[in-house]
Amino acid sequence: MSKPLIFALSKGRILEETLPLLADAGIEPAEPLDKSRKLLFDTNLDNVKLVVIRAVDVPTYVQLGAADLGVAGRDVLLEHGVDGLYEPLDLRISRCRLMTAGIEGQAPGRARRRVATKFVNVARRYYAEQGIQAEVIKLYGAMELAPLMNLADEIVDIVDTGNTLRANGMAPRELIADITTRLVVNKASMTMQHERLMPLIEQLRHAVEVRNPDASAVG
Ligand code: PRT
Ligand code: MG
Repeated sequence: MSKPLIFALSKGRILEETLPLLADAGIEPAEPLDKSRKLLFDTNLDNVKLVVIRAVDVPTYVQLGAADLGVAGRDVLLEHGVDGLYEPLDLRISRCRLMTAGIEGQAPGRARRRVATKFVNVARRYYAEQGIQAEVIKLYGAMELAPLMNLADEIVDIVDTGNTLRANGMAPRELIADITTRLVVNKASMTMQHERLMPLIEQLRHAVEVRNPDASAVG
């Protein structure tokens, strides 16, 4: 039997929206993912396995070929880079925005802005493009706290409803990128495993189109 196709899924909030979409595309885990401590799962399809990993690790797995394909937020892809990856499909789930934000009613001051974020590459690129001098500080969570604690003038973070910002006396400022979740495929796998991958990609594309009837096909 040939080597199984490995499909890497982002755990957390993306997973909740991914599983119903995979089911619509005819791909189902052989057992419930949340009832076990396992990380590698068989599916209803012969020779297709799922791995459930941290969202930030998905691009690494797929890029290095440990997984053949994966599901990752565009924010994570922008931060990680997409060398060695194809992005054939926008799954149109987990929609949000990558934005700058600061204390409500306060204009960004300082010639050299201090910016706290976990998206350091995205932030450096964004401020450079804007011609704004920025000192980017890496944080791993609770970015909303940084301006309140005088750690930073501004943050770069994911915004959906804006409730998290509002609850902390902050407001969104500039849009950096609209974010949805993407299907990514290892470039070598796309060549070597083309006949096995294409039906999966097409089933997913169809499932996305059925769910988003008025949106034009992307990717
Ligand atoms: O959180 P943890 O460190 O465990 O893991 P993670 O952040 O890697 O995963 P998880 O489950 O939080 O999922 C992150 C992915 O979901 C991101 O890469 C995005 O592509 C997508 N996504 C969609 C979101 C949101 N919506 C979202 N609202 N990721 C995070 N948020 C957070 C945001 O960071 C902020 O704290 O929700 C808060 C803002 O939401 P509102 O509605 O209050 O504006
Ligand atoms: Mg999170």
